[in-house]
Amino acid sequence: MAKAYDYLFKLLLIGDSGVGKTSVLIRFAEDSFSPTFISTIGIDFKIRTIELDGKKVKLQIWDTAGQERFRTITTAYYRGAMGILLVYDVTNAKSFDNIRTWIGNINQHANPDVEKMLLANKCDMNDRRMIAKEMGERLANEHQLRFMETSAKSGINVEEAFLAMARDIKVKLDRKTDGGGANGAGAGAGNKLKNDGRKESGRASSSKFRCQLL
Ligand SMILES: Nc1nc2c(ncn2[C@@H]2O[C@H](COP(=O)(O)OP(=O)(O)O)[C@@H](O)[C@H]2O)c(=O)[nH]1
Ligand SMILES: [Mg+2]
Repeated sequence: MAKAYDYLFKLLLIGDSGVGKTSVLIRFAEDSFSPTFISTIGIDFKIRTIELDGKKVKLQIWDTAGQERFRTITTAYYRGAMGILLVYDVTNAKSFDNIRTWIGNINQHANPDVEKMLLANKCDMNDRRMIAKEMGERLANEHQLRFMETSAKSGINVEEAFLAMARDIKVKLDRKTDGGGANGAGAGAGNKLKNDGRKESGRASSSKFRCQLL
C-alpha cells in the first residue's frame, strides 16, 4: 500500500497581530485570500502535502489564535516545531522591530535546532511601504535566516517560502539520519556542495523571487 506521506513537518507562523499570518497560511493551504481581518479563533492548523525529490512531505502548519497580541505564546505552541516562519508587515515598522522580540521568544521556548525563516509580507502594498527590502535582508543576515518578501494577497512567494522551508528541514533531517554521510544522488562531494549551497540558495532565492510588484 502506498504511504500517505514520507515526512511530516510541523511548522509555525509567528509575528505581530495583523501582519498576515493567517492570510499567508490560507493562501498556501487553499490558494485563496480574504481582504478582511480573519479571526483565527477556531483555526489550529492546516495541512498541505507537497512533493520534494519524489517524496511526499506533509506540512502541518500551525497558526496562532490571537495569543500574539498578548505575547503569551508559550512552550506548548513551540513544542515539536521543526520550522518557524517569522512574519512582519512591510507597511508596519513596529511589526518589523518586534521580529527581534519574537526571535528572543523562539530562542527561549523552541528547540534550538528549529529552522527559521523571515517573511516580509504585504509586499504588494508598495505605496504604504515603511520597510525597505534591504532592511529585511540585513536583519535576516544578522540572524542567519532565509528571507523572502511575500504577498498573501497576490500570492507572490508564498508557495516558494513554504517549499524552501520544507526543503531546508528535509536537508537537515536527511543529513542527520545519514549521520552526515552521503545520501541519494550525491557522495561526499555532493554533501559538501549541499552545505555550501545552503547559503547560496538562500541568497539566490531572495533575488530570484523578487517581489514582482516593486
Ligand atoms: N494588501 C495585503 N493585505 C494583506 C496581506 N496579507 C494579509 N493582509 C490583510 O491584513 C489583515 C490581517 O491579516 P491576518 O491574516 O488576519 O493577520 P494575522 O493577525 O497575522 O493572522 C487582513 O485584513 C488581511 O486581508 C497581503 O499580503 N497584502
Ligand atoms: Mg491570524
